[in-house]
Amino acid sequence: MTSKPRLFSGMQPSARSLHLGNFASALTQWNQMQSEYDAYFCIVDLHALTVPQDPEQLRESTRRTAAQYIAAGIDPKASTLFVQSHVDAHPKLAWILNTITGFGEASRMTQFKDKAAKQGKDSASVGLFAYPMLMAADILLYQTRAVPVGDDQKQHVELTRDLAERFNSRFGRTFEVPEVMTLKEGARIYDLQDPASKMSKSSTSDAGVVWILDDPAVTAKKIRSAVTDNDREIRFDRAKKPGVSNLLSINSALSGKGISQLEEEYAGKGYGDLKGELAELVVETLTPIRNRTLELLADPAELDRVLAGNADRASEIADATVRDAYEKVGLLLKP
Ligand code: ATP
Ligand code: LTN
Repeated sequence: MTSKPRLFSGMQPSARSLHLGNFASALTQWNQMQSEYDAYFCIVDLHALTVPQDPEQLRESTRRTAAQYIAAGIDPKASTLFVQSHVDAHPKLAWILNTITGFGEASRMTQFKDKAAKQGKDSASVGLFAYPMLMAADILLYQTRAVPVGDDQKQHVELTRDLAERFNSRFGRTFEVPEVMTLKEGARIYDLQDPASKMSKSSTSDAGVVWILDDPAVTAKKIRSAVTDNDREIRFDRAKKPGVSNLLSINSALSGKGISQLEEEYAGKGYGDLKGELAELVVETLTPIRNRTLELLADPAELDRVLAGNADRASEIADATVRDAYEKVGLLLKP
């Protein structure tokens, strides 16, 4: 078997398409990590249920998310790409972790506070409260060493480390204590219409979000209509020129060129050039991924077969960890 260090990450199937931010930061970096790590990439559908979902749309979004991972370069033979609800061990270990998490500790999670505030405190579900312990289970089931996530998820990985250490010291060594691996900040992409907010699957307005599965003509139009500012200088300044800076970041993420090189190339040129060339670059990058995704989705039975095979592989490791944890806490094991 492999002796590469293990890596785990995931995304919620919370929209019908992934967006340019997911692609430019998470998917691109996951791709690069596949060869150095024994990587597990999960579509965390149980997490998606922590906020209201339309059942048919959730099922469809789960397949679409899987297809986009593969189309963007995640190789389901080299990495284990699977759907969380296909592996029963996840909610099982999450329950055990719930029993060793303090109510106060879980109440301090900022994502819970933000999402609960958005929904109104009384309509937020107990599932939303338990979200971080399910995420900890995801990670700990696989004896994961590295967890690549954006800044907003760091606190959850810290909690995961605390729970692993607590369990290990109470019941004996059971879990590897994972490390956060912060995704490169440079790759953060903002909304094209509201460059103060990050581009997000749950954005309420569509015009500022570049969806991987958008029609190329729609994508080009969104980029050409991106908000900029009234002066005409193309330079990176997040505070004073968020719109232009965002366009430079997107260009840099996709072309691999540094920001200062781009500033030099665009010296003396106008916003029209910046947007027109970026529209071409984005369309050129996303079109093959979109086409491949649509091809994969045209054969859902084959996609489901690949996902099932990967889930079986994941279950072998995850089931062994749950059995160990069950035994350590004193549950009577079924022979
Ligand atoms: P939601 O709105 O449902 O929270 P999201 O668009 O914020 O979704 P997540 O599912 O939370 O996306 O994140 C998936 C991955 O994509 C994470 O690793 C996250 O860091 C990355 N990501 C999300 N949005 C951006 C962005 N705007 N720029 C760069 N990376 C992003
Ligand atoms: N909460 C994460 C998704 C997620 C995850 C995980 C990431 C669920 N389980 C385990 C890393 C490891 C998010 O919203 N991006």
